[in-house]
Amino acid sequence: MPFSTDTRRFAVALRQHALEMTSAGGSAHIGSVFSCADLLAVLYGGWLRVRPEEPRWAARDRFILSKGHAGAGVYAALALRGFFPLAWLETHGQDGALLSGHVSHRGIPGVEFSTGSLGHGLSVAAGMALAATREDSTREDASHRVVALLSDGECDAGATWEAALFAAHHGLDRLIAIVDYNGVQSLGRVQDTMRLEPFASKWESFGWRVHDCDGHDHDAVRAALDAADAHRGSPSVVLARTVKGKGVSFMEAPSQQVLWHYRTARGAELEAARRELAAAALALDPHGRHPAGALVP
Ligand SMILES: Cc1ncc(C[n+]2csc(CCOP(=O)(O)OP(=O)(O)O)c2C)c(N)n1
Repeated sequence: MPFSTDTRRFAVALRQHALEMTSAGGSAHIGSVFSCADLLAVLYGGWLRVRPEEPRWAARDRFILSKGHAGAGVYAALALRGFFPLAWLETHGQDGALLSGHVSHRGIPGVEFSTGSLGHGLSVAAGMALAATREDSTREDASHRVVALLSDGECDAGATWEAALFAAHHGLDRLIAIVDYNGVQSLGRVQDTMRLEPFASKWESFGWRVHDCDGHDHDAVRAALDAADAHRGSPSVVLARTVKGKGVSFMEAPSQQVLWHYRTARGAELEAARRELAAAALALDPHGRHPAGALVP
């Protein structure tokens, strides 16, 4: 039976773990993780075809976190999905730990590729998608999808557009890029740093099919991914409209989004964030049958 879970509970649990991980490790990027938490919850809550008990299963979908600084979110998603024990998350950002702030595949089941230097993930994903087209079509692993999650900031990088040209040239319709389009970078807004609009037209002119959605509406994200998956003949991009810091009110507030790129929640801020996420978890599960981390397949 395919794995399925309530992805909204998955997303809240992911945010709760990521908050604890970044706070304990004194690391940054909690706003970046919260921005894509719903996307990761839809992907790892059921959309991706993966086998936690067999991480290198040949037919698995490949996922590349191109915005590697949101690694805490992917680690939490993988642990919640059962790739490794939740207890590993407590080592995040500690001296000598395998779970580093930028996502690493070294020793971590389920991570395909280490990232952190922005602008490279789409090239790697395109290469994987091209390789998939060259596999013997009768083989079980010939049908897998390749999904790359990019930030809007890394669409400033020239290599992203070289990969976009390459993928369209080769008609890589197993490739799906998702852009976490929150409009904010590390030190300022996208529109002030390097304007992307008209963003959809740019992708279309590069030969991509564009799917636009609210990146916090799980049904909309799932529908966009399904449409991208069904499309043949060219790669697809999902422009997921998101809010940096989504899920904790004082991180979401427009004036503070930039602040929570680098800030670590501590003291009263940490307590307030915990309270908000606990309330969100309770609202989804009023009888407390499913504490964070106890996701039922
Ligand atoms: C090549 C490269 N240059 C600079 C950085 C430093 N850096 C980390 S995150 C970031 C930008 C964050 O904004 P965005 O890429 O839009 O990500 P998000 O808002 O989703 O966190 C930058 C410049 C980097 N990781 N890689």
